[in-house]
Amino acid sequence: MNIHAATPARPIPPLHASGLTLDPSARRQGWLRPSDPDDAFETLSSRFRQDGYLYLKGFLHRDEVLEQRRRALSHLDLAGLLQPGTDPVLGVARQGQIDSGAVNRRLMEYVRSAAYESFCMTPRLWQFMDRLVGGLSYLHKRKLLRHTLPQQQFSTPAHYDLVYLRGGTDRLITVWIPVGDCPVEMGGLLYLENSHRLGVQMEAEFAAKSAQLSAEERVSAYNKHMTEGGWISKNLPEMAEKFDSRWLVADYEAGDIVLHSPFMIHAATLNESPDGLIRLSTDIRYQNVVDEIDARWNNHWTLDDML
Ligand SMILES: O=C(O)CCC(=O)C(=O)O
Repeated sequence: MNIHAATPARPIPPLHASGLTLDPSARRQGWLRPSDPDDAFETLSSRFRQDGYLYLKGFLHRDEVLEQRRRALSHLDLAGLLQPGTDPVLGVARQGQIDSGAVNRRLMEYVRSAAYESFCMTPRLWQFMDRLVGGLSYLHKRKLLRHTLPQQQFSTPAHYDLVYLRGGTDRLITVWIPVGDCPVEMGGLLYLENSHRLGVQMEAEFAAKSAQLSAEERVSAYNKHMTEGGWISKNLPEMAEKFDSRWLVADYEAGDIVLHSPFMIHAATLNESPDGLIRLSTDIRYQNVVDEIDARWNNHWTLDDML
């Protein structure tokens, strides 16, 4: 794979999150560095440790990812998610009112399906994770599948994952998988460059402040020292400025995956698909089975599980 050809030549389009426009200057925005999954494992693992993320182009079979998109969206469409008469694999959102309660009930069914579970445990993925965690890898049962509608006004604010997973090891690896093509306009994940070092510092500060809290409160993302939702901030332009960093984005394609450290700060932007397409993605977490597992993640995801 010619990985240099995988870095888009086009300018990054205007991006929006929480009512704000991201600073388009090259000092504050850039493309994620793509990696070739066929590169030597040592090169990939050292890049992951160094950058806090690893963006693997074409890691999964495109056809299998698109098949997963078709299955998942067809199931959600039992509750009327899609524009009637369109091919489910496209993911054209229904124009007009969508019954989000009914769609979410279908979503909670789908994340329990063998079709989805086996996708998250694609052999190439768990075998790669075994090598990266240095032993037998364990996939957390709580796995999130997100369908972001083009008309939706909420996008994931800036955070690092350990905030929600403090009850076990910090030797975690998140895998974010776009289930379908996700050009930057569709609001895929973006990373604050080099922020995994910042996340380590922030977590040490939170731990020091929380030392007097009960064990249950200490691991909570919602304890009194955290902001609402456990987010670091909803103001993405201000964060890039404050930490003198850049938000790194990508034109994700079906088959790509990104791995990130539990300390790496990331967020999403609004889905501004000009074609009204749904951004479907899953985020799942692996660790070494010998490390402590956060028991709160031992159940399937439910929308009110407060994690
Ligand atoms: O997909 C999103 O909007 C957020 C995903 C996320 O925060 C993660 O993968 O850790």
